[in-house]
Amino acid sequence: MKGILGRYRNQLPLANYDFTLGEGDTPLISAPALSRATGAEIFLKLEGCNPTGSFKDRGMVVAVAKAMEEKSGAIICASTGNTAASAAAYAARAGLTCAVVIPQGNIALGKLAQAMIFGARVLPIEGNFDCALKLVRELAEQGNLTLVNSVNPHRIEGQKTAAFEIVDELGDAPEILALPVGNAGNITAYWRGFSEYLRAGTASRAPKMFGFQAAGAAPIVRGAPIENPQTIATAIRIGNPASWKGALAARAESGGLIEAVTDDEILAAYRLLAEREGVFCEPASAAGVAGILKLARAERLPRGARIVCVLTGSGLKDPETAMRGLELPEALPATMDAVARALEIG
Ligand code: AN7
Repeated sequence: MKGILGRYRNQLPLANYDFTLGEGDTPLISAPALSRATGAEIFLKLEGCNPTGSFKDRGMVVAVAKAMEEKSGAIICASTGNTAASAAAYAARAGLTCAVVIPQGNIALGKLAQAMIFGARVLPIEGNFDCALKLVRELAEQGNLTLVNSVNPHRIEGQKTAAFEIVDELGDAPEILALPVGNAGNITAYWRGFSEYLRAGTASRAPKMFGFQAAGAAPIVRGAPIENPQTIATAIRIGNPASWKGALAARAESGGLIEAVTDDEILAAYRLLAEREGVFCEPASAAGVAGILKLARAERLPRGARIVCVLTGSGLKDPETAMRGLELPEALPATMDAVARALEIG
């Protein structure tokens, strides 16, 4: 296991390729229940299997390796949670100081626990992600701080390796790639990866990029920033994406689309993935699947199309949302009888 730096060294501009927490090489699995429900051939890319439980690790390993090369004193980011968790882990590994600025009260518990246990300076602010990003961008211009949000070009370089893996595994690009869109770094990165493989002749085609935003946080769909974005999918609660232009280019050049899905549609897809596919992702990650289900219902999906849905983060990040609406029964006496009766056996 060499990590993405070792595996894709020809496509990544670095001096040292030994730095890794074991990111990348994530499973691509078939999704039989979803394929039946949509009439398409659906695969799931399980990015929750990365070391800190999200796709952010692919970009962070490159950004932090570069920060070390450049003798940076510290790294800083704004985050809805996963970037913070990833930055904190790679900084710990590298022996760098890490500061993360987060929107108070809108971070899933698991992500907060990660950032804190890895020893980052965690600074909640009375403002949303967009405020936090503006703040850290200004701070990074002043001090000897490396900004590791996806406005750092090394983040996008690392994240494009997920597209390489999909083509390497399927033998060619799928017809459609579906994924959630928040700050829009990931859709930009996937499009770069697929485009590079097409140009190199490694793939014979590039997929249509299908991005999905939460309806209450859908600035790209609306065509204007959103002052006060709202969604249960806190990872993509973003009103003014930094890589807006990258998302528009990915959509236009691939002949794709960027649309909105409601919180109810996101939660329905989140539960379907768990109950029917045995895959537990975080709510934001289900937005891509929610979008594909919606397009299938509207008969806007080509029949039999090969589609990869990117599940960007692990469900364990956000146990509170998972437990919402679920009820754990009262404890029973520790007897066969009581348990059998509760299960209505015999
Ligand atoms: C699980 O951690 O922006 O469109 O600060 O955590 O590349 O932003 C997270 C974003 C999708 C959206 N799925 O990706 C952050 C942050 C999950 C995420 C996205 C995020 P981008």
